[in-house]
Amino acid sequence: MNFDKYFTMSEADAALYAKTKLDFFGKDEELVCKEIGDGNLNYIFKIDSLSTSKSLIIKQSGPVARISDEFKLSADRNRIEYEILKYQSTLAPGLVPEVYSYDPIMNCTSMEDLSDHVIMRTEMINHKQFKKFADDITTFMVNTLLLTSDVCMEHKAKKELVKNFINPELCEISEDLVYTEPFSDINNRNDIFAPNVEWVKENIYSDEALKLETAKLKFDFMNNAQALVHGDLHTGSIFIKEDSTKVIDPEFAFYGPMGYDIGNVIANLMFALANAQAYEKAEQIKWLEDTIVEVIDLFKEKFSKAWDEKASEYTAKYKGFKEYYLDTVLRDTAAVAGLEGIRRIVGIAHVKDITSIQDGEKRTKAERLCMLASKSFIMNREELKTGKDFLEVIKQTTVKL
Ligand code: SR1
Ligand code: MG
Repeated sequence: MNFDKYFTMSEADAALYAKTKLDFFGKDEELVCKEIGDGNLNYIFKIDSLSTSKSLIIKQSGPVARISDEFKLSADRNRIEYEILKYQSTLAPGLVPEVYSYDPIMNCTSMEDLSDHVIMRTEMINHKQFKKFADDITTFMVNTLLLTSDVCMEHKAKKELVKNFINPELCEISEDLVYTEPFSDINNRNDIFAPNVEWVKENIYSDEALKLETAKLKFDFMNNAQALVHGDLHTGSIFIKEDSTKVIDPEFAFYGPMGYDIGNVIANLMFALANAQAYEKAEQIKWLEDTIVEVIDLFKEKFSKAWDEKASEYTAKYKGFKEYYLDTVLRDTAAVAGLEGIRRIVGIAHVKDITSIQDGEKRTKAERLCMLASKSFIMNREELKTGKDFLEVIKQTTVKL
């Protein structure tokens, strides 16, 4: 087997691939391989040497999504992921995994094994707290977003990146699953928890004012090539441990609105908060509330400082422009927090923070909290300027339920 023609690998194939195609393990080392992926799209092989402590990850893209073969996907997403991880490691050192190789025939990437970290969503469900998270994720977002925008980049170089990271098929997934289907079930594949089916019809599908806003936001997503966004920055795309945060899985990356990433982080903290409320975990609730406030406020602070130090565009230095620009980023953040907050409840791709709530009534309530707060994020997006403003949306919705 030469791996000179694409096929989807088994565990044994991936071990052989690691041994024969990668310059990582010794030729005589005995390897074990386990497929550990639980995401919606790809296959993740963890390969361990039995004789040394060396290990690595091979991520292979298949021709269709794991979650459903309705999604036929270009394997180019693997190149995008490899190239952006390399690039992000220069912008935000230490905050992404190291990538070792990319193979355009087998459509796979090999990278650092982060098994000493845990997926953040899992830890949120276990009600664990991470003191460094807000600091790390805001550094990651400011560095990868502001520094790839026209504020800081030479404009022709930025346009080269726009070209290189054009990602039509994965963008189409987000256009459909985030911006369209949660509000109009046109593909008849929304999956709603039974006690909320009627509620969603009345409060989401029938809300014409909300739907109008989602159309405006969809066009912004498709047309605002503002920064090189991660494109799927939920807590399942973050590996974490006490002293380290690593952002993984940037295969949805493209040039889009900065708020797409920040809003995803906020919505996924809201899901964790809804879970902590359902299980009445007071300490966890407090930490998540503080973290939502901190993510917004630290982002603003670091963004403003980085702008002063690194803005190269002449007109960006005009008085008042930075404040205007940051306001638009916060507006987009609120909108996306709302879109993500609804689509993970109503759409096809759910989050375990909510689906793992065992008590049916509590889950129903948690879902309504997320959907109502999300509506408010979308409809009142122009007014939300501080971390406290964002948290208040959730708190006030909680009180009303
Ligand atoms: C068909 S993919 C469904 C979802 O999984 C990914 O993680 C993205 O969030 C996408 O929307
Ligand atoms: Mg993913």
